[in-house]
Amino acid sequence: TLLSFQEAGVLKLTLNRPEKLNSFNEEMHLALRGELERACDDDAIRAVLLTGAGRGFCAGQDLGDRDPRKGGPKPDLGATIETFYNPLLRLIRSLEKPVICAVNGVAAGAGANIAFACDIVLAAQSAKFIQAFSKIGLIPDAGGSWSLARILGEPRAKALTLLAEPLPAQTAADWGLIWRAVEDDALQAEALAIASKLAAGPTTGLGLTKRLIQEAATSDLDTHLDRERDCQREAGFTDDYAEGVTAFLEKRSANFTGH
Ligand code: LHQ
Repeated sequence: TLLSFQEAGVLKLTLNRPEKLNSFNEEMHLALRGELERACDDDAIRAVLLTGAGRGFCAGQDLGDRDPRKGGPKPDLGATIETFYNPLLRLIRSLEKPVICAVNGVAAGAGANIAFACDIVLAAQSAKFIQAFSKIGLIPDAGGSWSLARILGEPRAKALTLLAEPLPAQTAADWGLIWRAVEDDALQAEALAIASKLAAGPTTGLGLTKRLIQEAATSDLDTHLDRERDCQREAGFTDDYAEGVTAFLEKRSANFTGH
């Protein structure tokens, strides 16, 4: 359900249930979480690249998992969120390494919102984002009601989630939901180039930058200036800072180790 490939500091994770548009079952959830936890702990992993196999990126939860026609008690979806989606979202956001997402095709429901939680999102021109939840009576989860409201503001966030109309990749880029929409054929190479560049970067400084940008939304300027001070202190103690300045003075490119 998940392909994992590690090279030159990049952990590439490919959601791999293409016949179901890479919708999540329990096995895929556990595999993805396991690999992201490994990315947290392993110093050799300095960037993560998430993408999908086949023609879709991810169609959210596998709706075949529970067939209401079979009867039985109503499912507790809160438990599914608590057990699977919320830990996944928290992992992506708290991982102090860049997470790049290459949206290779349709991203629906939680699949769209998992993409929006990543740090740099590229999408194929032919990809679409669909807040499919309202079509089946659900609310936008996987952080969607939070990220869409923050990034887009209420008018666009409400229209997208209430209407569940597909949003083309280019519009998502024009609205600032993702970094870039790129030619379909160029997607994987461009995403890998970004991931590789970041994996060769000053990992501690990049991780602290990610944290600061995320915390900005919920902090006031005074608090945030203190946080910048603390993070810059930490960045200043890294070998990569010394190397960066040395490389600048020697007019060469820096050779960062991530320490
Ligand atoms: C699927 C799925 C899918 C199973 C395509 N499941 N098979 C959290 C907590 C707990 C419970 C509920 O949910 C959540 C969070 C959520 O994510 S809720 C939202 C769940 N996702 C959706 O509602 C999206 C459902 N899928 C679609 O609307 C369409 O498949 C889209 C618009 C994504 C793509 O449409 P098409 O390009 O026309 O492809 P398709 O519909 O023909 O799908 C291809 C195959 O994939 C098909 O199987 P089949 O055997 O007929 O070839 C679909 O049944 C299967 N598939 N999504 N989520």
